[in-house]
Amino acid sequence: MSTPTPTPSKTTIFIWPTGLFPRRIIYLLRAKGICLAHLAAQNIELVPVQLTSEGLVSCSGFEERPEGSLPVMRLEYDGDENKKETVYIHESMAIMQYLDDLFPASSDHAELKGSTPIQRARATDILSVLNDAVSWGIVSLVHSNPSTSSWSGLKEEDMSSAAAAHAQRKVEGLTGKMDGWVRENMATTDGGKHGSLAGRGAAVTFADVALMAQVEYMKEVYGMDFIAGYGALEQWWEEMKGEDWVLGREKLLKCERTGKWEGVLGK
Ligand SMILES: N[C@@H](CCC(=O)N[C@@H](CS)C(=O)NCC(=O)O)C(=O)O
Repeated sequence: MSTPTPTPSKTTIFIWPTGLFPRRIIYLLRAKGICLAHLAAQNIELVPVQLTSEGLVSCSGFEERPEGSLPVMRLEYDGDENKKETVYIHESMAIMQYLDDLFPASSDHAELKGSTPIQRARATDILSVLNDAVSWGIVSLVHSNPSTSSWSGLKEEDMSSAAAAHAQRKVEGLTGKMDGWVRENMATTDGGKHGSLAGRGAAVTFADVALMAQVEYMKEVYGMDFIAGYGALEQWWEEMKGEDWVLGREKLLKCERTGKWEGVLGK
């Protein structure tokens, strides 16, 4: 389907604030300095979703969420003769990309792709491996933790300790790879500080946002430290965890309970 006008008349993003992938969007918005007024100016509405015994459902008072995974973004375009056209963007990375473009550095918002070709390449290097590690991590988790069968679709009797161990080895290989690359990036950074996973002079990037979401989510929900024993990543986390864009579970949960975004993004 072609999009009839360059600017959507309305955009809606469905977000489960404490979830793993949706949290990427919240960290991104905060890291870019996007508050509710900026979103309102572009006619972007955020619909909070919560996890209940019925699964992931929109908070009360908000429209029902579309089927599929979260986050998801819906763009509504006014077409000819008042015909509306609707486009869905389904993946967290694609939504991050869209928001990064929509709120560019030229409008005083941080640029999360990285601001030079090498920063962008390094951020994408890390992000690609991280996405693999996250996927294998989920395989390991659903084959080792029976509490995940409520959402994994895997029955407890079908869980396999061999599959869990194999997936865990993959996670360790990929995380070790990331750790090595970040150590190299760090070696080229003044004073040995990472700043960002993308290395020399880079500010926060998509890679930082996605790794922080993974580390915080795994800690909060499963009590697991995703980067334990990986020195360069641990140092990165120590340096980054206190930054304003990293929001703790309490405020994310409050948003799910009240349906209000002020405490997460500011007015
Ligand atoms: N690759 C997707 C993964 C999204 C995903 O798995 N989201 C979870 C919540 S954190 C979800 O919606 N699970 C329920 C489902 O897939 O129906 C992305 O990056 O957006």
